[in-house]
Amino acid sequence: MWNIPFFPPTASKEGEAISTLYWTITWLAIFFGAIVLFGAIYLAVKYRASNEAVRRDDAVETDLRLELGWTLIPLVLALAIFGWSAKLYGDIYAPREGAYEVFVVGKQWMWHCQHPNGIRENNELHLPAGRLVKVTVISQDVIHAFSIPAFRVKRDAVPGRYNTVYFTPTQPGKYHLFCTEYCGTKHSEMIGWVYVLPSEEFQQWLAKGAGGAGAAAVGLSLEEQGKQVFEGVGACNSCHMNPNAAVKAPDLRGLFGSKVKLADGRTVVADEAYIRESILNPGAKVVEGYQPVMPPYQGVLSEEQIIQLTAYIKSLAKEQPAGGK
Ligand code: HEC
Ligand SMILES: [Cu+2]
Repeated sequence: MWNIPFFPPTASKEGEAISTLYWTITWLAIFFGAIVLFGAIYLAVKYRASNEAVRRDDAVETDLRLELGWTLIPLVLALAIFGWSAKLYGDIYAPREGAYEVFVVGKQWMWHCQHPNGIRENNELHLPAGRLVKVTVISQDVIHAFSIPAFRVKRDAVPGRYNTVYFTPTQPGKYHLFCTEYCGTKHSEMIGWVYVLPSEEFQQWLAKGAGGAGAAAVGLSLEEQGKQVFEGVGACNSCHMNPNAAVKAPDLRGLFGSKVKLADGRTVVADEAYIRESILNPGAKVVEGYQPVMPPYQGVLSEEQIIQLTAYIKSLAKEQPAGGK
């Protein structure tokens, strides 16, 4: 019976820090809870009705030291815990450079994961040990929540919005991946596995492509898949970067990360969210000097295809637009 997993394993650097904070708060609560509990029991026994206690009439009514003590000590402790938690929160949610990037799409009722080199996995996610990982998560339908208890990370998968979370797996092994937001009938079946591999094994896995049952080898990297969508189902190249196009459309080279002037006078930075919106709902932000003739791709392209297209447009960032935009 002692096999009951009261506490998940701790398998990430950030998770270890969070566990330390968790146990500190728990022990503080136990310590102060014990003072109150045993203090109450002691006093209840000491001043019970049948006991001829001495100082019942001239009881102490106020003591400045005591009051300052029980005000200032909890204040300092609470502020320290706040500062500590805020630091750990930042470690997980604030952007950091140099991370291995994966894209996760939640949909009823599975997790779909995409690696930069094009490998796709369903309800399985392979990650390298000892390397910072950035997960970008979005939902294709309702709100889900991407949760790996062993890493102490959780992030909502919201339709129409990219959310990110950062962590560094430390222990190779197999860990649960849960959906922790009730998302319909088979919510409880929306379970996957995270496999953390030692760095070298992970490189081999990446090179081989498949391995687990849920993985699919495609042979094309994410940006190459994006190029396929661009020229295939999306037919984006019938307007963009096409000298013979009937429609004047912006050159997408050099776009990602740049500042875009809009027809309504605003200026926005071309990030993932902007690219996504420009594809699904081009009317929302029309580029200055262009007609709003791009068709909306809402309902036409899947979230995976948008991620592939974005990777492709990102890869064009280093290139020069032909003859200015
Ligand atoms: C019918 C022609 C046409 C097609 C097809 C088309 N676009 Fe566009 N696109 C435009 C025009 C015109 C604009 C500029 C006006 C605007 O912002 O809506 C634009 C704007 C954009 C922008 C914003 C560019 C910037 O400089 O800020 C992106 C990104 C984009 N398109 C991507 C795509 C992708 C990806 C596809 C294929 C899935 C696609 N477009 C298909 C005509 C088209
Ligand atoms: Cu879900």
